[in-house]
Amino acid sequence: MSQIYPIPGDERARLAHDPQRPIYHFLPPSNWLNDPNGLIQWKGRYHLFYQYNPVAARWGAIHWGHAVSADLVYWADLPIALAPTPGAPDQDGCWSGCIVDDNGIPTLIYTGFRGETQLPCLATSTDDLITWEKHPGNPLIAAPPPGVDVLAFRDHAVWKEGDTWYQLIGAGIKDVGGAALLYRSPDLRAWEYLHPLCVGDLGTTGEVWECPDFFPLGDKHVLLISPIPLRKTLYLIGTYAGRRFTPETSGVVDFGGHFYASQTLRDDRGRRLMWGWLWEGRGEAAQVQAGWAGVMSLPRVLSLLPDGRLGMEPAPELALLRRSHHCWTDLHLDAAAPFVPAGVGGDALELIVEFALGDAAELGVKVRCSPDRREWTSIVYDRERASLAIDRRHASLSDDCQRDACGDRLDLAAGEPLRLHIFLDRSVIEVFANGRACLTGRIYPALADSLEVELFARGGSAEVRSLDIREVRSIWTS
Ligand code: DQQ
Repeated sequence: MSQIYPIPGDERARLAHDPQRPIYHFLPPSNWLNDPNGLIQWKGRYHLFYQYNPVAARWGAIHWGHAVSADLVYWADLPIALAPTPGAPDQDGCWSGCIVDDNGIPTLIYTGFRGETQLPCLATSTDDLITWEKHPGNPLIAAPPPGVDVLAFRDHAVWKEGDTWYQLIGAGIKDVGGAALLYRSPDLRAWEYLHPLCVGDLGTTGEVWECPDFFPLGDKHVLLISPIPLRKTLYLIGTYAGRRFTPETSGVVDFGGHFYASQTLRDDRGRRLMWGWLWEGRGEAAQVQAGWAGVMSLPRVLSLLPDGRLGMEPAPELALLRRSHHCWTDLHLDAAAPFVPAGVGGDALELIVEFALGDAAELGVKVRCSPDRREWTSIVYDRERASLAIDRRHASLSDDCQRDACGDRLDLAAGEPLRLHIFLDRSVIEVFANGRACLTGRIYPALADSLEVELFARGGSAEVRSLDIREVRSIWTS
């Protein structure tokens, strides 16, 4: 599938040769990206807006960048959608928000940032989301609710029930914890505060909930939150009744340490699709020198699993990216016998592997390995701890990047294989495990030949039932 609109300028071509810059994850032509915003399918096409600093590869002067896709895989850049207006409530930044369809009028609600103030603002489009006119009555709400001592008041999820619009605003209540404040409106412009839809507690869900998103999934509702200071996105699944949300289960959306501020859309096939911001794992000077920072995750299809947890799978459209295919079955692994596929490797790969655990204490996949093994990154399952991690301690010889191991619990039922679906895209590793866990990490190998793949088992043996490795094409060149 080819791009829908020509890409303006030559920024992408200029940066394309940077060996750390992903080739099939969306990112802007250059400079800074953070949260996904305003996700919507409009007239069949997927629109992805994002927090964008168009003049530097560091956070600041936040605009809304814009891209469009017919297939969730190939994206085309569109003009900047929102820019701060001097003297207006958004003069210091157009922060995160969402877009809804108001009877055929695309309507955008975002946080206007001015000085210390964060307040909801609105804009509409009459040309299919390309240009936006800000509402003269901005801000829509003059101040946080009286009597609620809020630490933050920003980021918006909006939906309609009958004739009434509802809005969640992310907040934190001083000495209490993160909260999602619920408002209602007949027209998206006049808002009445109701109460918190849900309040967390300081100890487990942090001080401030950024980027709340709220939607039905199966016969439950899901609240996504990105709490300060946890630096990860959480999901709460539960019951929505009487305008209150009661969480019943919860979990971490992605425990690789680099996924944050997620947002979702429901598409015309009824799928709930989620994206998140993959932040960098190297110092700001290196980001500025590179001329770009921040990557969008791949689209993930959400589902409600029978045990009440969140299911996550890569969107099947990503198969459009596949090039060459190499496959193996029934490989034996132990400490003396790792498997290194001869002549197959690279820095842009899709790997699907199914392991029978055998009696191995640890097993997994290494990627971006140098032939001398001075650099490697592993996705490793620890049997005794029942945990899955990205081990980046040897990912780079460079000192200027995070080199740690980051993971969490993944319980496998007796006899359940470990199924890893790994997307390697230069400095991004995005892992889907058993349809119910995700880990995303950023790595910056320094050696040009850190391209090998290795499957390993330690402390016993394991079997690889199947291994598929595919080279993956760039989304910007064909
Ligand atoms: N990023 C935006 C805020 C949001 C934060 C500002 C989360 O609206 O709370 O760029 O990364």
